[in-house]
Amino acid sequence: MPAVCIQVINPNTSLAMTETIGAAARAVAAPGTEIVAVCPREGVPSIEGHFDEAIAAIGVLEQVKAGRQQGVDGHVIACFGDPGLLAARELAQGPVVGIAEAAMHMATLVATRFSIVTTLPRTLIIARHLLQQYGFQEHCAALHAIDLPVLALEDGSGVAQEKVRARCIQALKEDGCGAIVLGCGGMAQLAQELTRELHVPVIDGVSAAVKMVESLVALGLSTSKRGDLAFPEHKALSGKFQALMP
Ligand code: 2AL
Repeated sequence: MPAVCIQVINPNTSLAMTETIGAAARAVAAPGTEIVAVCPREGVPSIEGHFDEAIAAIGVLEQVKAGRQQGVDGHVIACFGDPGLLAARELAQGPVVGIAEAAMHMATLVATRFSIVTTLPRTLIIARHLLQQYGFQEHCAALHAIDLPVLALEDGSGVAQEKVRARCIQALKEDGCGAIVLGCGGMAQLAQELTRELHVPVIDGVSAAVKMVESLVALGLSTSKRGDLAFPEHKALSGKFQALMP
């Protein structure tokens, strides 16, 4: 048995992206940490708006329930909108960390202001809402979109990766920021290389979230079951939702 087992949930159904995310998580995991990278069986192939997020959140809850039954120590929600985060915390016993919150928190530890580089312009509002919700508005210098869909990061051409790089360079020139937060799970493998090249912290939420869950587990801290994050109230749900009940 590994010392710690972290379930990394890609909330979209793209197997290629689940691989990318799993590899990024394993690259930073401590020697005793096992990473189980999963995605929902049903849902959306990529998450680029509120509609996609609503569907993805159900898949996240199904995976959290399954992970808990398998005895994982903690969970990462590996989509930059952190879909279903608080609901997942209600269902989980161990800690649950979203990649947007992880990346934003990490960024504030190494820079006073960060910029975000994400995929389609329509996803910018999701990141803006999260900045507000997490209280990081004052820390964010600007948000940028490469104007390519999420799955362009998996098409093997390298075009999307080059656009991310160009946007990071532009952000550093124009925004007065000290760090960059990468705004998509599919950008995970770019962070270390861009950090070296651009000489500023470029933060990927997948690796940040894995290290945060490892820290919480090592400190013996899990999701509070007092108050609003207590397990959901027992009631009869209809259809497939009954299976979500703890
Ligand atoms: C994301 C992400 O991280 N995964 C996904 O499917 N959509 N977020 C984004 N802003 O593009």
